[in-house]
Amino acid sequence: MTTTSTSTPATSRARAVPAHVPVSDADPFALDTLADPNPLHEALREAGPVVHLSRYGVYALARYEEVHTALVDWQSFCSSAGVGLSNFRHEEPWRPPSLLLEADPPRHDAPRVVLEKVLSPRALRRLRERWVADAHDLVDDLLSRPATTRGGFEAAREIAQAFPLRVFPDAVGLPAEGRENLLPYGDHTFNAFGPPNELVARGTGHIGRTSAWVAAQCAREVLAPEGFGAQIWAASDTGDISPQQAPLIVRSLLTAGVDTTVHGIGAVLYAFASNPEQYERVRAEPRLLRVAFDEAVRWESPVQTFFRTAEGDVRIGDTVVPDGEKVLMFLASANRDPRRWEDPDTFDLTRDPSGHVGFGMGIHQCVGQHVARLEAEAVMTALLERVERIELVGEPRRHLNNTLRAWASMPLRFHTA
Ligand code: OVM
Repeated sequence: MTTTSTSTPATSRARAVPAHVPVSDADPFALDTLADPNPLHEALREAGPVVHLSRYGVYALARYEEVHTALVDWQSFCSSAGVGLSNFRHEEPWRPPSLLLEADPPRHDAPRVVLEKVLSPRALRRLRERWVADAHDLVDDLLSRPATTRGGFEAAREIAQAFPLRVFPDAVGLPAEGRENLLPYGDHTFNAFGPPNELVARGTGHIGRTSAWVAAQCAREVLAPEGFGAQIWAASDTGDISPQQAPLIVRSLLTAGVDTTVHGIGAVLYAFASNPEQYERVRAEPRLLRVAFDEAVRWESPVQTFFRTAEGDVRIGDTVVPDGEKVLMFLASANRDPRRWEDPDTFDLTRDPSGHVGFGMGIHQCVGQHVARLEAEAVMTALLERVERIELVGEPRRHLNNTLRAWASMPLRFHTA
């Protein structure tokens, strides 16, 4: 990366960048950077509170304070022009915008209130027992295979993917057929927040098919009674939302609720596999389990970045970001900013990770976070009971995505208690 203190108008929609703003020609979406993003994050944090990324003609925030401030200030950093690189003021979105993620108040609020209620800790209580039993089943099943305790098994697939796919589609009320479309659809959607690089190109073969399947699952008659989907539709009977809004809100659940939890569970598995003393600690003190998932989300940041768009000329410190400019927020970098966190690169269950921005912050903060926590807690509860030690038996391999930090392969061996 090169940073200079002079601005160069090397942007696609060239506009003067304030002279004192450091400029970087680094590409956060280059494959080698996605494979190992933390060095770039550090360089951007050190370059200044606001940096201009000349390749994409966007501003970037990589420090905790600025990221946090921008996330909370939804009036100045709007979402309705898209939270990816593409600017809906100038470009047609690739799919109808999300009523939650890609909306600002007041349009954002009714969908948000409905989904908040459907996914509230109180509403999820009825699922806990079943999900813990399902996690025990899955772990027992794994442990009954010799490979799990002797050779090694593919934890990215057999746990991180398998568990959410076992419980979440049922909780939504999806039919059994076609569920294999969920991960590819989500993966492409998260890629599409970035530039049209080869990761996005890889999705073009399936996205017509997978997004048509997802759209079809949002219809009322497809969704099982009592699931999250049916509960969203029920809110259209009381007038809290319109019948036109309901399917798009179900779509949000299906888009945002699968890959994210898969990679969140992958993060906590990797955290324990690579920090065995932390696993020992949580085994000795199971109440630490509650903090383990959030610390893993801070440490790995399954959702690495989101964009906002400046609504009016927006001041950040002594920089004015001009109206309509895209601002890339590095959630992952904020979550490892040494200005905010002591020993930020360490996965440490004795710290208080609250305040991390891995779920975002403010009015758009992850509405599904209680679902994600419940899934992760169910998995960890089952593991703690039967697994004494988690051993990494091979080099794990990243799954690259323009937005997500993920594992393609994580070979583990479980040592039973
Ligand atoms: C949505 C959506 C899609 C992807 C991510 C997300 C992290 C939301 O369609 O609402 O939130």
